[in-house]
Formats: sequence, C-alpha cells, structure tokens
Amino acid sequence: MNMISNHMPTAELQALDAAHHVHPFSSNADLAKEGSRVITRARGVTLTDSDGNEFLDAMAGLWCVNVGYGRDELADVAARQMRELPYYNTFFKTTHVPVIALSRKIAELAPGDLNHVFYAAGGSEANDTNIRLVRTYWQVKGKPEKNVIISRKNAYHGSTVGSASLGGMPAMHAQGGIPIPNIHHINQPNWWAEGGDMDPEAFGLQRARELEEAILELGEDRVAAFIAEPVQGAGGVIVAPDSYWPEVQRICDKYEILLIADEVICGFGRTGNWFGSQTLNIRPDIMTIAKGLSSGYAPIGGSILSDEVAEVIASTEFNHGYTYSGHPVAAAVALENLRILEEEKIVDHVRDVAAPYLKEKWEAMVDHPLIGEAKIVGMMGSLAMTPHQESRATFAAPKGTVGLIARDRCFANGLVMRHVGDRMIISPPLILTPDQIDTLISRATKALDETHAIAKEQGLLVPA
Ligand code: PXG
Repeated sequence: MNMISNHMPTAELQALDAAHHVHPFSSNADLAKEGSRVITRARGVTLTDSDGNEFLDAMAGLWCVNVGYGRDELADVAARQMRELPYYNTFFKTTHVPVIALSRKIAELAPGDLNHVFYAAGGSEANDTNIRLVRTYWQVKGKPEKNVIISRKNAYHGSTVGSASLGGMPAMHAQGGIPIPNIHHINQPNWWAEGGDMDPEAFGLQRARELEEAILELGEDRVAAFIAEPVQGAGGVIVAPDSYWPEVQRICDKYEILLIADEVICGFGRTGNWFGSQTLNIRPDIMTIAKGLSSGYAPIGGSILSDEVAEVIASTEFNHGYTYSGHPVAAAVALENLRILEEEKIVDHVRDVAAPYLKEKWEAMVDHPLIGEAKIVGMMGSLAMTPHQESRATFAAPKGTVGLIARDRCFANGLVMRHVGDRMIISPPLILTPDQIDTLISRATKALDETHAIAKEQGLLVPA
C-alpha cells in the first residue's frame, strides 16, 4: 500500500502504526495493545482525531505550536521556498537569503549582545553543539582543562547522547551508556518536592549555592559552563523560587563560567517576553532555541552566541555542522513565524491579556481537593497533585498512577493536558483567548473532579 489516507478506519491505521512505527518515549507493546490516537487535523488551538473527536491542545503539540495550527502564511512560505531553493548547505563558505534574514532577525530579538546563530534541526542537536562549542571556546582561550559542564537533575536538554547527558533524567541515563564524561549534575530548585521544612526563598538560595559548591569542588579552572532551563519544562514546569536565579547569575559571573540558558521551551514568547531569560532577569552567554522558533511548522533549532563567544569561536575552525544547519525552508518558515509573532503582537497578548487571565484562573485551582500547588509563568503552568496539601505528601501508589488517571480524564473531556509523575502541566498555544482559557479551566476542573472520584474509589487518596 502506498497511500495512507486520513479516511482509513482508525483500527487499520493503528494496526499499521503498531506494526512499523517505533514511537519515542513509549512502550511499543503497550501502544500496540491500546492503539495510538491518530491525529488527523488541527486548526487554531483545536486538534481532531481520526474518529472526529476534538481536543483543546493545552500542550501546543510538544510545547511548540505557539502561533496555533492552520496558519496558511507558513504553508505558503514553505511552498514558495521549496520551489525557489529547497535545499542548499551553509558549509564551505556558502549561504542563502533565508538564513541571512533569519539570523539578522534573531539577533535583533535576542537580548544584549546575543547576536550570532549556529543552526541545528532541533533542540537536542543545538545542545550537542553547545557541548562542543563551550569546550572549544576554552581550548581556544588556552584552558582546555576547563571542560566540565554543570547541569541539573530532572533537567531536559534533549535525547541525543550529548544532550541527554546534559539532561538529568535518571530513566534516560539508565539506557545507552550515558552520561558522557565531564558532565556534573546538581540538585534542582523544586521546593514542592524537595524543600522539606525550608522556607521557599531560603531553599532557592541553598539550591543556587550548590552551583558554587560544585565549582569549588571541581575547581574553577575545570568548569566550562552551567546549563539550565529558565523554567524546567519536561521536568514538570518547575518554577524556581525568586531567590534562585540572581544567585546563579552572581556565581556564573564570579567564577567566569559560561551560562547557557536552554530556551527551547521558554523562548519566543512563552513566558510573556521574547525569552525566558528576560522574564527571569538572567544574562546568558549562549541560548539554545528550537520549538517556538518555527512554532513547530518546520524542524529548526540553534544556539545564539554572545559577541564574545562568537568572536572566540570565529578565531578557529569549528569542525562541526549538520546537513540541515540553516535549512532554507525551515529558515523561511521560522522567519515568517517571527513576523506573525511580531506583527500580531502575540508576545504582548501573552503578557497583557492571556497570561494574567490564565494565572488568575490557574492559581485558583489550588483550592481543588486534589491540588497542592499551582505554579505558572506566562503560558506554562503546573499543578502538583497530592493526597494532603499541608504536608505535600505523595500518593501511596507508584509515582504517576494518579497522574495517568488525570491525563486520561483530560482526554475524555476534550483536553490535552500532560502529566509528569503526579504533576499536571500545560503549555498552550500563545494565541489562546480568554474564552478558550475558560474552556481549558472548566475541562481541567471536570477532569480533576473525576480523577478525585476515581482515586478515592481506588483507595489512592492516602499519603505515602
Ligand atoms: N531543551 C529543552 C528545554 C527541551 O524542552 C529539548 C532541549 C530538545 O529539543 P528537540 O527539538 O531535540 O526535541 C527540549 C525538548 C516532553 C518533551 O515530554 C519535551 C521535549 C521534547 C520531547 C518531549 O515534555 N522538549
């Protein structure tokens, strides 16, 4: 069969999918039993599956469809670029117009002297670039032993060998021989789960100072860089206490450590500014970008470098690059996506309209009997579920048991909201209107009510 059509029966599509498609982060045996959900169409903030069910997509795909689905301008630009120049590389002293225009635009939008872009096809590749880049930077500066990168537990920086090594996910480190050497992980600023009896701000300071302790332990002359997401996304939308980032910035400055802000999720408006670093008032030397750069319409990512980092790298030959670095179609789509974000004032809409309204509604969900903590920055939020708010207890069931029930109740109520363990998370398209926020909140509340009833019935509302 050569043609797979949206009009085939769902069961047939599911059987073919299970037979030949290996899914990321999934048990394929389980998938084959249950059958994958087949998404066939999307418009605005709404997905449609092969049975005609509709869902409000409160995850914007995978944290990426920031301008929403169905933007014809992006399709038109891609088609035009494919006809004019579908591919050419950026190696060997060549370039092309889309990548020139996009680089200038990114330099204009990025804060401070972050004026230079090295491209990749996504965030994982970009973070792999960053590993080689910061080590090369210190080599060129005559300090090759400055090659350790400090990262955080429960961070997500991608799935390639390098980027998964930077990440701090134990389940990933358990497979495939990672982390690679000279990556050091410190604790995350997750007060809800790890703050114990400490005041959140004191805890934030303590966790920031773990960076300083690690630098002193390893030796300042061995540490190349610190990498972190301004707000941890895949780890469960973990928002650091206010005391955390200023202290991290002070430490990076004091010890001459390059600061890499992984803006793959936070970038391009998600936090109410163009970059999460602006929202959290940090001054990175390098930013990782992907996802919202093209709103997911084309695979593109990259590293934005400061003038100083770019100058040092430019003084040598950086033996690194991807066939699709600065791909012309992806670059043209990204540029058009940035035009839409700018001309439709979507970042302003987030800051002035959508995020304040969503924050009010989201934080009120802390009154739900299943919820202990409601956190939100811009358009990324999390709810910690607990059987006992006061003690921040976990459930007396394997982690994620209640989360999975809640995720399924969300689907049943026409809402895509993810779970990370027993935290529920959202990262909706930035174009969400107040009416759509009301719909999101009412569906989420109904799903949580049903989850509460099921958890009670199954005897899961017991502290561990
Ligand atoms: N950095 C961050 C902060 C990310 O969130 C990457 C890097 C890697 O980007 P690519 O484009 O290579 O996937 C990401 C990706 C999840 C989930 O389950 C999150 C991501 C990817 C897949 C799943 O939340 N984030």
